[in-house]
Amino acid sequence: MKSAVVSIIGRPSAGKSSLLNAMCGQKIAITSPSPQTTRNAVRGILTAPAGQLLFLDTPGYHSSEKKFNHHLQQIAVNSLNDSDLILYVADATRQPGEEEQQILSLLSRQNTQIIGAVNKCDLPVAKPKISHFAAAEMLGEIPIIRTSAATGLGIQELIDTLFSHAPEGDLLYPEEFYTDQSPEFRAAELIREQVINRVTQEVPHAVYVEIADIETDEEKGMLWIRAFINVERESQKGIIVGKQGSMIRDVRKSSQKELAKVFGYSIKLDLRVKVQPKWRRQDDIVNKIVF
Ligand SMILES: Nc1nc2c(ncn2[C@@H]2O[C@H](COP(=O)(O)OP(=O)(O)OP(=O)(O)O)[C@@H](O)[C@H]2O)c(=O)[nH]1
Ligand SMILES: [Mg+2]
Repeated sequence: MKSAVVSIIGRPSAGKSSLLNAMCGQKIAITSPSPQTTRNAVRGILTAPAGQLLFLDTPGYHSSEKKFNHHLQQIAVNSLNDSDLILYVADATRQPGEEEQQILSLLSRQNTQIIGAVNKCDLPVAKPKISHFAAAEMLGEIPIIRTSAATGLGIQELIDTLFSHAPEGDLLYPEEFYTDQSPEFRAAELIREQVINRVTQEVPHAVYVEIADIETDEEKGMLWIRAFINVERESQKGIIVGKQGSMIRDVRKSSQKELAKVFGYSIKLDLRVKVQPKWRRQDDIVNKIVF
């Protein structure tokens, strides 16, 4: 029986969370086109006949002077210390550049076995050879799999490769577990996903979701959730509320659908948008949501 903790590392938007979901066959981490969607070391568990892989999805590795970004970067770096294997994800549709070099340089200093995934190979603009070359130059001969989280290309091969490098060990979690996120965290993430996939530029980064209440009514098979969508400015609140409340209505409806899929209850969601000026500079808030 094999068992390994696998850190997933790569640039923002490389498709780390999408790959995690594809490998586990479950929606574990939220995804969006805007960078820095993931803000925590989200755990996903894959149990197969070969054993168990415990994935740590991490925030996209991105250097910045901003304290909030530094916090996110630290989560990615810290996860490396806890892992038996590193899954390095490169985006085949982007030129490697400075940011990629920083990640490769960080990885080249690790003693842990690295497996590479060159992702988004379904797209016609993908240039996987360039990503292979950049990785091989810095990391030497590591296994590199061409993948697409969108079509499933290479996913099984990636799983098999990870298992083949995993150490022998017992299951870390019961086999029916596929994540260890708290219901509050999951609910907040699913709502945040619905918001950030409807807004652009600075707005996705300014959003955090707070769950005020979750209550189940077993008799009716209902789950009541009261949540706040926090933003930094009045103008952002206006965007999320939308014309005559049209966007927030959409967010509420689609969140209810997604929450119902995950929790298996009918959902009654009460959503409010709130302004929390400069929350990304407030340690108490940041420490609560980034961990
Ligand atoms: N066409 C295509 N799109 C992909 C693939 N993988 C991810 N995407 C898209 O790329 C975007 C970013 O994906 P995420 O999985 O959120 O990326 P991430 O690396 O987790 O990003 P951060 O959490 O922000 O670091 C989303 O819009 C995904 O739908 C892929 O293999 N093919
Ligand atoms: Mg992510």
